[in-house]
Amino acid sequence: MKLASLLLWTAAAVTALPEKHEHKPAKCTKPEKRRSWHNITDAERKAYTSAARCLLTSPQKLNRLPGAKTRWDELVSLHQIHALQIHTTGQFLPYHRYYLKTLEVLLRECGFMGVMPYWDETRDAGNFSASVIFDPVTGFGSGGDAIGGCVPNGPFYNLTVNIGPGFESKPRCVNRKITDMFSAQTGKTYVAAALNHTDYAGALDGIYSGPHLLGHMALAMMDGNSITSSGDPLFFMHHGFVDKMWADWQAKDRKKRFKDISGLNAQDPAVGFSEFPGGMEEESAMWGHPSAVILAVTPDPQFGDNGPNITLNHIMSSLGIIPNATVADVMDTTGGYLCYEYV
Ligand SMILES: [Cu+2]
Repeated sequence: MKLASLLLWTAAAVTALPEKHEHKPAKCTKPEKRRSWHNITDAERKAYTSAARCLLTSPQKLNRLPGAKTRWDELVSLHQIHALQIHTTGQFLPYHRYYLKTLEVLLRECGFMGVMPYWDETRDAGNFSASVIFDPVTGFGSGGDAIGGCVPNGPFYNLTVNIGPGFESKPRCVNRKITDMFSAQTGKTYVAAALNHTDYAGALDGIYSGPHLLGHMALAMMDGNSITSSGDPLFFMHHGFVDKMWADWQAKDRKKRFKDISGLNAQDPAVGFSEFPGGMEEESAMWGHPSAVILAVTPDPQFGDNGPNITLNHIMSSLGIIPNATVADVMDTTGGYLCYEYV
């Protein structure tokens, strides 16, 4: 790195975020096994949802994230603040991997000792509503009966999320609406098609526009709101599935794909979210604009990159929930910073 760019990088690091990026030389010799919700015991299921419930009912800690009242709100706020940097951009897969890590650390605060589960949606494709994951006693509870319809039972019944919709901060119930027809496209043939690419750009689009998007449409979590759908704890089961797709794709050519990253580090104003017509300005009709207080804590999307394209040096922030990490840190789920694999 040239001295000038090093100085620039340092200046950006100091002004954008006080916390430094820490390099952890840890080695991953025994990766944790992330298993599908189908394959864990009822006790393991309850330990997970109880810890998530605990976060939804614990007070916020950072006094920094706009609108956050609970610890869970802080996690949702992170997604809200980063929304226009981490969807329809190259950051999508690494940031959501780091976001899952952030949740894992928060769950530990609430006493969760287990391994993070995920949802192998291929097993329920086309018939989400019958999945064991919606069990009111051992799972996440059922779907509501309309968009915005509160979950009628389960561990998240009668709980409030204060971040969203869009860039607002209004108290709402945990809600989702299941549509089986959309869920068909999380099936094996669709996953295989999404991963049938040799470069990151292709796989990224295949995953994002394919099973990722259709899964979101099938679940319509938090009114199906793209900015704050992580208010429903189920979001992270879906995104574990998304993360697994990326990990499976990477495993097919580890040498090359652990280094393959590309795309923008913030949305192209002319495109916005690729799944909606019009650019960012038209789409803001759906969720408003980030407020001044949100903008004041929003990291520079070029943090570590020194340009509009994402690089392995890109620095991802959770605004102080966990230390920053680079994209390079999260490329390999068994690389040391992370230490897990999907089974
Ligand atoms: Cu997201």
